[in-house]
Amino acid sequence: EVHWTYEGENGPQAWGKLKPDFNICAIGKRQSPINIEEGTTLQGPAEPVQFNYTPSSGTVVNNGHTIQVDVQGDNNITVRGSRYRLLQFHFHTPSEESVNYKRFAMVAHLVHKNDEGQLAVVAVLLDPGSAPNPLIDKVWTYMPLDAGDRVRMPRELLNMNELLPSDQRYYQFIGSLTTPPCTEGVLWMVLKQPMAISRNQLRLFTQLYPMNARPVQPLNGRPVRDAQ
Ligand code: BO1
Ligand code: ZN
Repeated sequence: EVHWTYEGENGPQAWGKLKPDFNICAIGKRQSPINIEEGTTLQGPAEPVQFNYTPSSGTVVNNGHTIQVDVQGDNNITVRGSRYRLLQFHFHTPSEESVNYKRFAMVAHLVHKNDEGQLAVVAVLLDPGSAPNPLIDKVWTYMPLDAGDRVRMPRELLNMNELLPSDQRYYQFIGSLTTPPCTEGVLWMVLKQPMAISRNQLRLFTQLYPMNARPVQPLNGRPVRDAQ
């Protein structure tokens, strides 16, 4: 079986040819990630996201592409009149989405799904400084070092609010999964305010995954909304 990667012959340029199911990676017109240019965004109307996150348990998975946490418990967001439940979150280094062509050191993608099966991903940009993030500390404690391994977190240690910045203004656009099969129609929300992580937290991840970001994709005329 062929396996997609971030570098080499099965890297992003080849994804669309690895399997018929991955064709959209090559021919899709609404692919992610994108660069967000601050001067060119659509202003308003306000479309606030309401976060309803409660302490939960989770399973930390090393899936060979990233560290992912499958979340148990009731965590949901409401946006555009629809409720989406949090299924999992995971990380990329450097950040896949860029703002004015600047990539951040890391990003967390919080993946939600509504009853119609549509996905909404909230991206939280992560910036290394001196202060560790408490949620990432708990996740890294249980991080499996070998691809394919998973570790169940004891108790309800996950408080997703610890990953959210106080300023919840964001950029909104329609895009895709950033990994094969690159399925389109994903509602993307990129929070503008980055969260701090420590340099050590960043290093613990990059030791496993030094580069797991897809290059930015053409906008093809898609509007990016400054969603307040
Ligand atoms: S990402 O946030 O664009 N990097 C991304 C990439 C792949 C997935 C999700 C987000 N994969 C999807 C699977 C679905 C699954 C969903 C939630 O993740 O294709 O089958 O339901 O785990
Ligand atoms: Zn992702």
